[in-house]
Amino acid sequence: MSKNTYYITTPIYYVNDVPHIGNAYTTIIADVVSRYHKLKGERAFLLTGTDEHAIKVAQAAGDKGLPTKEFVDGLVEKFKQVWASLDVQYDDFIRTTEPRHINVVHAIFSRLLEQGDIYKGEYQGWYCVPCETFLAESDLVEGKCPECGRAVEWVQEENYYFKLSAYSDKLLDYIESHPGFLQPEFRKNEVVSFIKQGLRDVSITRDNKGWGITVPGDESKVIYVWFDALINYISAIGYLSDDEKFNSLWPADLQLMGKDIFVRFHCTFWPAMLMALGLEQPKTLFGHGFWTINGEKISKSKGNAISPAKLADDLAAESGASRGVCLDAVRYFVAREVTFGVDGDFSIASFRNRFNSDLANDLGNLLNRTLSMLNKYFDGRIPDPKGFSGGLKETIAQTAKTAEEYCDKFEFTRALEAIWQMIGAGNKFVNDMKPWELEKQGKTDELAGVLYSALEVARAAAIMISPFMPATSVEIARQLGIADEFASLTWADTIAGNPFKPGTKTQGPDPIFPRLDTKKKVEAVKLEPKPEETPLSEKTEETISYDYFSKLKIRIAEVISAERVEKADKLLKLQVSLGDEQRQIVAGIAQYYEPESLVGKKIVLLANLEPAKIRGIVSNGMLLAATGEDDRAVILTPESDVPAGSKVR
Ligand code: ME8
Repeated sequence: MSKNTYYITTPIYYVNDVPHIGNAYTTIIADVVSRYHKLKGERAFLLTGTDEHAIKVAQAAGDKGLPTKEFVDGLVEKFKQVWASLDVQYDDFIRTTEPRHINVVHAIFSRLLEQGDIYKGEYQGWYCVPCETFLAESDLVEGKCPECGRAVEWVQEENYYFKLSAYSDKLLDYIESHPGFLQPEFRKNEVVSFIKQGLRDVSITRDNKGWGITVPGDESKVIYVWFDALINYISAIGYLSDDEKFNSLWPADLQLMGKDIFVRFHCTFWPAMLMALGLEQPKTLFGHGFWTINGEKISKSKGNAISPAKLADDLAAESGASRGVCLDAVRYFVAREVTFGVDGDFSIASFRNRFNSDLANDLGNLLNRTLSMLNKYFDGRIPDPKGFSGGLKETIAQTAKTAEEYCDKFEFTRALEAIWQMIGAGNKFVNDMKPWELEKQGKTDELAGVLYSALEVARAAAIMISPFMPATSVEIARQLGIADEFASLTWADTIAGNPFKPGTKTQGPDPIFPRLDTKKKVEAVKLEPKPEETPLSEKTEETISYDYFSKLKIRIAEVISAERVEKADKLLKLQVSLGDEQRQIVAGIAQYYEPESLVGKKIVLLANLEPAKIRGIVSNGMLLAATGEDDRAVILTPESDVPAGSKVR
């Protein structure tokens, strides 16, 4: 099989602590790119993972008094939870402690040793543990690491070396003849001057202190963490084990990382390793900028390492918006606020301003006002359109084109700007056309055209923002009455003819972005609890406040009907009654319950979970079940009969 899938990677993060907004940034953008390609109808594959063999990881475990493997296992779960809570849809998660990775590292080491790219020598020099970098005397700045400014340690070991110096010219030639290879352009220039200063061979082993991948045939040594880590990008996708998969994905289309690990590791060492292996280079290596928090460097010791999930939780508690929407606000902010590539500052004040201005005032307002007028004048049903008016069709088509061009160039800020200009045009059109006057004048056809056109802008916006704000776009689609078809819409559908079927019943409006009180004094930064406050040894579960709990609407529901979901052997589709309201939910219990046996049963439902689409079917709430033996789901029922709709507290 030949390459047929857009392949995106994030760095694999060190598991010496929980992820912060910086790690989240790279991962969110990678997720945006992956979703964007899927939205265009392409295959995409997003790889992330964890880098576990660093010395600093072993040290962090030691500080907590835990065996390193136990320590990393705990943190990996944290990473996965954070990515799930940020709605990151990765396709694979590689851990460098997995055999599938270790086997490939061993094979590559042996091959490069055999072909002479690796040789044995004596290392004498400096090592920076926080950066996991070997440094020469001439690299140091005032005796400290040039990258992080921290103290370095002297190392004198018999080591294996990778012949990086042999690749200087080849690297320079490749970079010069492949313009899009290293981005952004100004960082490419840094790489070129780094290489031109002369490349030294790199030591790629350390003495074995009990943590790391051992050198094949030499147990006294472990492989240097960067040599090990970079290989994840190919070990995860079947290099040397699954040719078909590997060939369908490699070369990677986009490898994302921060500027800290761009020049030396990803643009020099990694391409040289690929050259030594005779593999193609990735199409693009992109080194983005660094975030500061309210002007300060993100640092765990300063305690300003914002947790994006916590930011979203706080926003949800304050605004009453759903958690998914608040999370989308974080995703939107990081993609919109700073040009991708350069440094930026995460100021809570700007975040709140954007929430109010871009989300509540622009996007929210367009949806709310058009849906309210539709309720008032057309009973909430999409009228028979008499065509678009106000040039909005052209605006939508032009925006789809422009935003696509920007996304393809990784210019997400500009793509979002273009989409917001379209939203602005929709709002302006409504202001100018004054539908309420058209109604008074009895100009029903014109009124229908105006509302129809404005709603089309909202619909196009929902599609275009879906890679950036997945939960919000699903909620907009629900209110527009197109929830069922939304998952199958593609980027091209933003410019297709009249997609609303006249008569479509819209919902709401249910304001998605309640405005924040700008006069409220905001705490400088909501902090991620300091590491010492969350001892991993106890594997504490996060607690929630009563206030938070009281936001959960848990209700007794009665099952009215149940059926299997076609081609999904785990899923049942249930219609349930909450007394005054009927809901459809999808539950993964088909292996354990016959649909008929559930009819008439009272179940426990988390009723205010935001609607989700499962296999194309909208699920409006979640059935609660206990995990029984062998992981089987055991549904909860009230101990004695209570009416459908009863509160559970
Ligand atoms: O370097 N702003 O892992 P790491 C933006 N394990 N992005 C930031 C950031 C900030 N302030 N801080 C961190 C490693 N990042 C190696 C990678 S890959 C084969 C091995 C992001 O946990 C950014 O992507 O130190 C940066 O490159 C990465 O986190 C560093 O993560």
